[in-house]
Amino acid sequence: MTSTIERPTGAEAAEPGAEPTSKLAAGLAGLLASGVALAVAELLSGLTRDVPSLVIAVGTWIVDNGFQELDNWARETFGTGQKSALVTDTVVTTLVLGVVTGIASRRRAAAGVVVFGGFAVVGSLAGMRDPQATDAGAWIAGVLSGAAGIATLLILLRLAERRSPARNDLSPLGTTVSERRWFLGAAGGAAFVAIFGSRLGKVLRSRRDVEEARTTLAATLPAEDPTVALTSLQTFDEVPGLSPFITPNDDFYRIDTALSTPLVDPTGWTLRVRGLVDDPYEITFDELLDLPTFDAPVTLSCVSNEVGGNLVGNAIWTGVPLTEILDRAGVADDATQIVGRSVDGWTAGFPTEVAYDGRTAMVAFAMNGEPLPVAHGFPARLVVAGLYGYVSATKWLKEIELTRWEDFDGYWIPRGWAKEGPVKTQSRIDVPRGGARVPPGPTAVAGIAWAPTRSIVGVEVRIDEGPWQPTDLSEELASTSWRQWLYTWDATPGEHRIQVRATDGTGFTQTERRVSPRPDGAEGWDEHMVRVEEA
Ligand SMILES: Nc1nc2c(c(=O)[nH]1)N[C@H]1C(S)=C(S)[C@@H](COP(=O)(O)O)O[C@H]1N2
Ligand SMILES: [Mo]
Repeated sequence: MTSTIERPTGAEAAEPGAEPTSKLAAGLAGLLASGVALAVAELLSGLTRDVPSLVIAVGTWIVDNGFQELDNWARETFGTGQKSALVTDTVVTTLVLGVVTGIASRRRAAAGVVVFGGFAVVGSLAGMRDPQATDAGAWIAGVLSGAAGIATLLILLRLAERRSPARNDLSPLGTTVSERRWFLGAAGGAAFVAIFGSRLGKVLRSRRDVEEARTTLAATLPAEDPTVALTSLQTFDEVPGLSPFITPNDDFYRIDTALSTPLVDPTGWTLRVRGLVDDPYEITFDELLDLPTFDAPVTLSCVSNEVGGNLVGNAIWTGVPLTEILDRAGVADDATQIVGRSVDGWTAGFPTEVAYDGRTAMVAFAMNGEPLPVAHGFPARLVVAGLYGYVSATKWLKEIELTRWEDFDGYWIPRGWAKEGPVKTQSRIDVPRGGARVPPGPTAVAGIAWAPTRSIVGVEVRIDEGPWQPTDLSEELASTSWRQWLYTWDATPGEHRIQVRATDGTGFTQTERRVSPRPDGAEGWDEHMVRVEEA
């Protein structure tokens, strides 16, 4: 009972502005305000090319004006290349200044307005030097970012004001519990805007940079689209529902461990060749493009593909022969394994002899006459005919390491998949679809079959376990490419089972026994049940 008298409630005791805001709260307010200001600028630069990244602009300006020492120091301290070190400098400096400004604004909010106004002017002036952005864009970014910083600072300082003199109720932030909730809520919101906004801005900007780089590369690719040369190839592309002979890039299956697709700007990208080689080296993207190139059809498939599954596609890839890349470094005799490493640290390894046995193997930069799509490894990836993707087809390639077979296991090997991953001979029924209802009479039964590097020489189908019937095959383009197959079935009413099996160039015919994908690829005949209607 007595306690109600002794402990005043916040409302009764409130004396607005009785004491200054704590340093901690003010510093936090300043930190968050500068974070929000940076985020607004980053986000705007992500939305349009007209707006420069103020952070990059200021960082570049600092370095251009002879503060190379500072940049070198940052590079050593934060251990990173390219623009990131000076961007880190700028961000850290801005945030530190934000904290100081917040504390200085405790009594005079004008201090914050002046400093953030100054940020805006410096940022805009630096931003005007970005040749790709417009002056208006630089000033709009500066003004909006400065305004967002000032607004955040003033709101947070207001919420952090100590209204209660009841010291025993005060948190370290110097506020009462309910006031602290308001302040912390707003601070949390500001932190979210700061972190999420700058990340989003950065992603949008790199997406645009990469798209622009793809467009530039498209202009330098050979005018002759390699897929155009295929128009005279005899295929069954006209059969409805059958996979087209060349899988369009947009329909090509995609498999990777990347939570967000790596956006790699080829400016600044290099390919490193190292490990058990005589002369390790590193080449830029332009240097890669200057090497001899060729194009070739390769059917790429995933080891996880189930019988009848769609994790397989056929494309014409353009790139530099892998042997060219390797020979430049001089492969040592004990280098029995080639490991591809991606910008996001994914790895895949295959025997060195595979690269030298004459099959198609390349560092590819184009797919069906277009620069590699981002999802398929832009700017460069490995393509090795006859090996499943998980042991060979490193996308967003940044390094090729020569090592010994026993010294390294690629990403999927310790996760229960076989160390060697040659593609198994497979065939798939595309039409009629499983469970389809079809009218009686002549019916196209068609699909694809692949055995990269060994060729497909025959595909047979059988109905209801009857005799195996040969099918027609699309013209052979290369041993590394799949072939379409077509059989005209005289369908009779009732429920029927259609099965398929392929024979490869070594004379091997697929066997019936079903084997699941793990650890080294699925086996067995694809089959579809279909219902043929009464006449
Ligand atoms: N960087 C990277 N490359 C990768 C992978 C990956 O997870 N990361 N997955 C591999 C696997 S398992 C396959 S099947 C192929 C698929 O290539 P695609 O997505 O272009 O079809 O990419 C390979 N390259
Ligand atoms: Mo895969």
